[in-house]
Amino acid sequence: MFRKRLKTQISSMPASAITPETIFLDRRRWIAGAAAAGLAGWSARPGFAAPALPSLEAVKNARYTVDAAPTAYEDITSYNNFYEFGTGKDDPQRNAHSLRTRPWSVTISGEVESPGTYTLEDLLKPHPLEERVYRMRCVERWSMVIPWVGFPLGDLVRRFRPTSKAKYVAFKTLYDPKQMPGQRAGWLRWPYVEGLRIDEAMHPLALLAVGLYGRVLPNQDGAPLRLVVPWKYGFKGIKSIVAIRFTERQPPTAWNMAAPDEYGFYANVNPAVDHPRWSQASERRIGASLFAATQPTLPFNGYADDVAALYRGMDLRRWF
Ligand SMILES: Nc1nc2c(c(=O)[nH]1)N[C@H]1C(S)=C(S)[C@@H](COP(=O)(O)O)O[C@H]1N2
Ligand SMILES: [Mo]
Repeated sequence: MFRKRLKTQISSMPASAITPETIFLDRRRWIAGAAAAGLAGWSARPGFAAPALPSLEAVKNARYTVDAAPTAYEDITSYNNFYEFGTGKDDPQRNAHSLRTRPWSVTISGEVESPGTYTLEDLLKPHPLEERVYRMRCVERWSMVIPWVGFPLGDLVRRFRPTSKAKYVAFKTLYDPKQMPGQRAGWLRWPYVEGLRIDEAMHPLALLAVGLYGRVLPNQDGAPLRLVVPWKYGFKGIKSIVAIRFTERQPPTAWNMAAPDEYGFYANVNPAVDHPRWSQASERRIGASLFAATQPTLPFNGYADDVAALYRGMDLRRWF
């Protein structure tokens, strides 16, 4: 039924033609003249210029808010991990402009009844967008509070009707060293890959994000489509996804392949299980004063009530 084998159209458009008006989502989701609109609700530093990214229509989900101020937009978009554009925190902001995020399509394959290649518009059409404010925690001991715009990954999974053999979901980032110059270096095995157990993927907290702070994702944050799993370390949140595969076996993951003793498949935020080279007991909130004390890290990044049951009976030291 959903079998639409749409060939990935590699854009031959000149860069000058790709403007915010070259819209890749359903037009109804966009608010015209977004760049000129005010920045209501933004925590921006004085003098910070609004990015020229289109706004997204999303309903605030009151279930997912955080009792802390959101991290400033300019911190969320200038302090990044995206090794396809360099290993420095400010490299993605400077270099990710070479990524073309439209047209974009995602290949769905493996243990599903409706495999195929779907355009981003196809994927988004049936799913109303929500704004959800999540705590985010990197394995490097820094954290942020981010108002994401997206839709539950589980909604997409259900739509493709996984077979009874689908025990895991594997994700893959674009591989194109021309657009992603970091892929010419051997920092990781490319393309970046990640995965979830199917019950984790179905959990209502797992989000596919297309925006933040009410606007389309900037490239450095994983445009046009990235995973957000707030109870896990940041490296599970794979960016710029081009393929989703349903598998019977646990799929390989980028950081686990690079350093298996340091980065596990599960990567649940856990203050009681240290990284081999540093403690995970505390974290530093990005943007907070340099003099602000670090704060204690919470089990499952504060989402234990929601997700701890997924891991009942598992030794979380072994399955780190
Ligand atoms: N494709 C890809 N996805 C990625 C990464 C990456 O290098 N490449 N870095 C991961 C890591 S380590 C973190 S902490 C988060 C950072 O997301 P942010 O830059 O939007 O905060 O993205 C994750 N997703
Ligand atoms: Mo990270």
